[in-house]
Amino acid sequence: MPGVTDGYAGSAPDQGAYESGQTPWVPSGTYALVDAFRVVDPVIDDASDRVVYAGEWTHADASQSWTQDDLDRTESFSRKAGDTAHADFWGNGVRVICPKGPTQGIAEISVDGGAATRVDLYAAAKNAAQKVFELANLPEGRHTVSVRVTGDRNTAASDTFVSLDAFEVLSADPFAAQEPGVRLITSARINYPDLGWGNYTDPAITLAANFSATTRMRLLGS
Ligand SMILES: [Ca+2]
Repeated sequence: MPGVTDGYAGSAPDQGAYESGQTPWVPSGTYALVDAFRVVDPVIDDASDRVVYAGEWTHADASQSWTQDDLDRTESFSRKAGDTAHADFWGNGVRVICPKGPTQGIAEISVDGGAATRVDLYAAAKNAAQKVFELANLPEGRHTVSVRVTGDRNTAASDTFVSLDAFEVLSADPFAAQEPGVRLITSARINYPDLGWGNYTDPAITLAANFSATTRMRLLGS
């Protein structure tokens, strides 16, 4: 790290501040040390393989002009009563994003198998990407959101379609390590339990029981 040194003569990188027995590290500049980047996408699109469909859903994409205002230009729809779409997520809340329109019927939406909320998706004109359901303040953790086609419709609606555009996950944890699909997060914040130097202010990384994976890390520095 040019321009910043703690005078340590060994092979440890300069980031290992306050090494045992050494003079405390004194910054000589105004560097910002970026520890890690992690892109968190709260959207589970209807085309994601995280959404599990049961029944006779049709999946539309950008090849259809009427998907132009949908998220990711995709939506999945059915009008068969009893058809369902569900997704597991890690967080403390969820929103359901659907288009509304004159052909849209009534959906039942539930979280964790709880009481279903009936949501009327009718609108006189098509309005894409509408937030039609939101449930917040759940315990931070793993949950399931489910959308069910009822076959019912508003008397003004011309059909009973339910079209799903996306789920949006809410979370109070910006570093949700147990989010589905995330198996290991590595960053510069590593404990060195067997070494006499290192950054002792950060907690150890904790992995769930039975975890198994392979990771490669390249340590840089002189
Ligand atoms: Ca979509």
